[in-house]
Order: sequence, then structure tokens, then C-alpha cells
Amino acid sequence: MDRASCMFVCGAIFAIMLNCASAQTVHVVGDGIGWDIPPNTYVSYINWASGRIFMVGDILVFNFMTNQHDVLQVPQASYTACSQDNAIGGVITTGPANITLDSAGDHHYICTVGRHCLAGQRLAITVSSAGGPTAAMVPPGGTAQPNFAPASLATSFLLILVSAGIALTF
Ligand SMILES: *[C@@H]1O[C@H](CO)[C@@H](O)[C@H](O)[C@H]1NC(C)=O
Ligand SMILES: [Cu+2]
Repeated sequence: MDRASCMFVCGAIFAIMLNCASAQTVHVVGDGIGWDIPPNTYVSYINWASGRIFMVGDILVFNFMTNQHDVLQVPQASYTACSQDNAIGGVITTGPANITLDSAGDHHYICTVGRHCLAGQRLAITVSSAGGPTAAMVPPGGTAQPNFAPASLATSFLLILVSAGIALTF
């Protein structure tokens, strides 16, 4: 393989690796508000979440000061009632806290400090399974996962480039 072909192939492989690495998204909960009692009750976090796609492997960053707030994952009923019943895992008391989304489905988080949850400091998100063919399938009555197809197309295109690069060397 000559030097030009080598650079071409290595460059393409590097691009694919970058493509894979960028598949994991970091979501800063509430963006500038952070994890706090929001200005518009829990609607603030519903609005924040509604513009996003959450995939398994993504990271939630809860920005809060230790001792002022905390994070607890709870089932939906406890989210609605602002209770700690049947909590999933323990309370995270040290902020900022990163939580990796490790399963698909609905995830609910509350702050257990004072009456913060009742004042709107609670988050509900739906996590989709990452990558794989299932993410590209259209669920009944739903739409295709919008961020899977472009990544897949880009990867396919790069694979074709790599194949062409390898073929050129023979
Ligand atoms: C949390 O995630 C952010 C964004 O990826 C990163 O900058 C930070 O170092 C992480 N913090 C911890 C404690 O892992
Ligand atoms: Cu709080």
C-alpha cells in the first residue's frame, strides 16, 4: 500500500471512530437553569426534555451545588406524587452528578430536598435503545428515530470510501 492510500484509509477509519464516539450525547439537564427549582414549575423540565432525543449510553449532567439539591431516580408513580417510594438506586448527594442512561424506557428523577420536587424540580424522559437495527425501525404509529439514519448513512459512506481505498491499493 503506498503512502497516499494508507493516509486515505487511516483517515477514513479515524473518521468512523469519531462518528462512533459522537454517538454518545451529553445532556446538561435544564441547560442554563441547571438542576434547581425551575422558574415555570415542572413544565420547565418537560419543555427542556421535549426538544431532545435520549439514547442508551447518553449522559445526563445534573448541575447542582452539593447540600442544596440531590438526585433520586424513582418510578413514574413516585415522580407524580413527589415521593421516594420504590426508589431506583440511592440518592446522589454530590453535585454536579453525571448519570449514564443504561436502559431504554421511561426514566424519572426528583430532588428529595425540602419541597423542591413539588415546586417542579423533577424530570421525566424517555430513553431509546442505542444503535442497532431496532433503533431505525418505525414503531407502530410513531416516526423513525431521526438521529440514527444520518449516522448510519455517514458510516456506510465512509465504509464505501475505505473499501474503495483498499481496492485502489491492489
Ligand atoms: C460529567 O460530564 C461532563 C461532560 O461530559 C464532564 O465534563 C465531567 O468531567 C463529568 N464529571 C464527572 C464527575 O464525571
Ligand atoms: Cu432541590
